[in-house]
Amino acid sequence: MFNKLKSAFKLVLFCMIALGLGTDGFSQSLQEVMKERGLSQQDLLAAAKTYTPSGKKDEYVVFSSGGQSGQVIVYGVPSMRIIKYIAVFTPEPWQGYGIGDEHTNNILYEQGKVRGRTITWGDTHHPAISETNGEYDGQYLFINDKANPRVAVIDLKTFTTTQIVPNPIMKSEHGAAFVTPNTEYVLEASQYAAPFTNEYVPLEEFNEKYRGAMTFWKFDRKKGKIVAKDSFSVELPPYWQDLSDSGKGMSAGWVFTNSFNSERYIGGFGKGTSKKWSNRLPHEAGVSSKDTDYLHMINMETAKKLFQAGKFEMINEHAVISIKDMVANDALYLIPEPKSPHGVMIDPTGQYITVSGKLDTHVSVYDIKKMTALIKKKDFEDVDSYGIPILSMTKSLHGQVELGLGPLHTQYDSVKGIAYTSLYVDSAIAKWDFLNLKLLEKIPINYNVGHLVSAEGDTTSPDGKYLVALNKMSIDRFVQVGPLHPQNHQLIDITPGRKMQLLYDMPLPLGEPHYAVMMKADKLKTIKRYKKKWFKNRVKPGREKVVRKGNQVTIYSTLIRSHFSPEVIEVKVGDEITWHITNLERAQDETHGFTIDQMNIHGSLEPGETETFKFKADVEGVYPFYCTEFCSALHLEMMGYFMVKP
Ligand code: RUQ
Ligand code: CUA
Repeated sequence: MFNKLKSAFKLVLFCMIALGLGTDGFSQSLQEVMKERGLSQQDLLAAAKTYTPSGKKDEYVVFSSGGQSGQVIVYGVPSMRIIKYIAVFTPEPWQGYGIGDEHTNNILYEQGKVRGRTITWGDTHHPAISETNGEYDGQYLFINDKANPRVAVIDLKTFTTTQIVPNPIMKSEHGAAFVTPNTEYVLEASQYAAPFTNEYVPLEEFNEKYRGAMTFWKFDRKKGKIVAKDSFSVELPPYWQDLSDSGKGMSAGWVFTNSFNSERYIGGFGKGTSKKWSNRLPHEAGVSSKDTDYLHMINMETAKKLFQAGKFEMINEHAVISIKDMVANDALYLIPEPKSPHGVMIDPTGQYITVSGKLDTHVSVYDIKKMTALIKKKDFEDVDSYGIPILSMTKSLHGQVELGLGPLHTQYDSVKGIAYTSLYVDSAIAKWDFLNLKLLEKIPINYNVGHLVSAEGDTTSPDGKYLVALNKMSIDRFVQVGPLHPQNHQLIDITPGRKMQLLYDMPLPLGEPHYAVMMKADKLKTIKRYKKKWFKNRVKPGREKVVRKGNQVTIYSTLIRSHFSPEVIEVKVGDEITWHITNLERAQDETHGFTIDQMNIHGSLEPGETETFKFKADVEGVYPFYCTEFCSALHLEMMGYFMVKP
C-alpha cells in the first residue's frame, strides 16, 4: 500500500515538474490543490479525462430525452457540459417556441393537437438520430411523447422542432422513436392497450376490442417530414407493448417490440375502484403472474407490401393492417421472453437480440438465424388467442446470462461481442460478453440506473469509449435542493483493456430523461444563419412599412444592431395585427429577441430569420416593445413604442 502511494506521489511530482507548476512561488502546485480539495489520484485522472479547457470542444454530443419537460437536452462528452435544450412538446420562451409566432405556434398548438385538444407538455422518452446504412448521419432527430401519443421531428441543421405528428389510433405509447437503418420509417409502438377508435368501450371487451399497434411513420428525408398518408400501422394484441428496435444487418426487414401484460390482466386495487373490478389484485401483481411475456417480431417488408396493395382498414383516417392479414402472410410472430421485460436491443451485426426481464436476473440473447429457421420450417410451439404463431423460446435463444438484479437496457461496444446492461435494482452497470455468454465486470452507480448510452452504441459500428448511466435518483449526490432532486447522469470510461472508471456526475434538473443517444460531434452540419429564401414573409431593408386595410394592420419591420424599424407604431383599439419581423444580421450569434410588453409574446430572431406574430390590439394603452437579448452595447436602446389609441 505504502509503496503504491509513494509511486503515485512520485508520478504527481513528476507531472508537476514536467508542467513547471508550483515553481514560481505564486502558482499553486497540483499537490497543494489535491491536498486542499481532498482529491485522490483517481480523481485527478478523472478530472484530466473530462476537463475541457476553454475554447476546446467535446468529441461527442448526447441527445437526451428531457422526460416530463417535453424537451430534448443536449450535452457534450466528455465534459458533460449542457449545450442546449431543444424545445419540442412544451413552450420554451428563450427560443421563442410557442410564445406567439405563427410558425412554432402552428407546430405546437395545431399540428400537436390530440383529438382536438391543445397539449402544452410531453413525456419525452426515446430520441433517435437519423441513420444511413445503420450509422448515425446527424441530419435529424426524432423523439416520442409517451403521454399524448406523438412523434416529433427535429432538424439538426438548426436544432429546432419542425414537425409534430399525433398518432391517430393510439391512446398511449412507448416504443418510439426508433428508426430503420436508412430512416425509411420511424417506429412507434403503443403501450397501454385501448380501442383504436375514440369512443367508450367497456373494459369487459378488453380482449376483443382493445388493441396494441406498431406504427410505421414514413419519413421523407428530402423534405425532412413524416408523410402521414404514406404511413401505416400493424394491429397487435392487447399485450401492452413496450420498447422496440428495428432490425439491421442480419435482421434487417424485421421490427421487434416486447410486451409486459400478455396476461391481459385488469387490476382492481384500491378503495374507490369501480365495483365490477374491485377486490382484484393490483396491476403490478396480475400483470406479472405468468413467467413469460411475448417478444413480437414484425416483418416490415411484408407489412409494406400489404399497405401498398391496399390490404388495410382506415381507422381515424389512418391505414391499419390487421393481425389476420399479417399472420396469413407470414409476417407476425411471438416468442416468449422472461416476464415484464424492459429493453429489446439489437447488436451491431443484427444477429443477436437482447431482452432483459426486469424481474429476472438474466438477460436473454435471441438469435435471428434460429428464429427465421424456425419460421421457415413452420416449427411453431403454439398459437396465441389472436392466431399468431408462437416460436419456441429455447429454440430461439442463443443463451442467457445472469447479470444481476433488475436488468433493463443494453448498449454495445466497439469490441466484438461486448455489451453493457443497466441493472436498476443493483444500481450497477454490467459489462458482459453476449457471444460467449459471460459476465465480465460490474461498476456501481448512484442510484438506480434506467437507460444507459455508449458512444454510437445502438448503431452498426459502436465507438464504445464512453458510457453514460442515466440514473433515476440522485439522493445525496448534490447540494440539497428540496424534496425534488435533479437526475444524475454519470459518465464512465469504458476504454477497452481497462477497468471501467467512473469519471463524472452531472445533475440534470429539467425532467427525468429516459433514453439518450451519443454521436460523434463532427457529424453535425449545423447552419450559422438562416437563408433568406426560407421565409416567405421576409422584410427587406428599406421596405419597412405599416399597411392598414380596415381594421387589419400589417407591420413589416426589421431588426439590426441596435434598432427596430419602424420604432413607433400607432394602431387603434380592436385592430387585428399581423407583425412580420426580420433579423437582418449576418454575424454569427447576433440574435435579437422580440417582445411587446404585457402582450404574452416572445420571439427569438436568429440571424436571417423572419417571424410573424398575429394578435389583437384589444386594450388601449402604451406598450413599449424591446429586444430581449443583450445584443450590443446599445441593446437597451433597441426598443420602440406600440401605441394603441382608443
Ligand atoms: S424507458 S427508463 Cu421509456 Cu427505459 Cu424509461
Ligand atoms: Cu437586439 Cu438587444
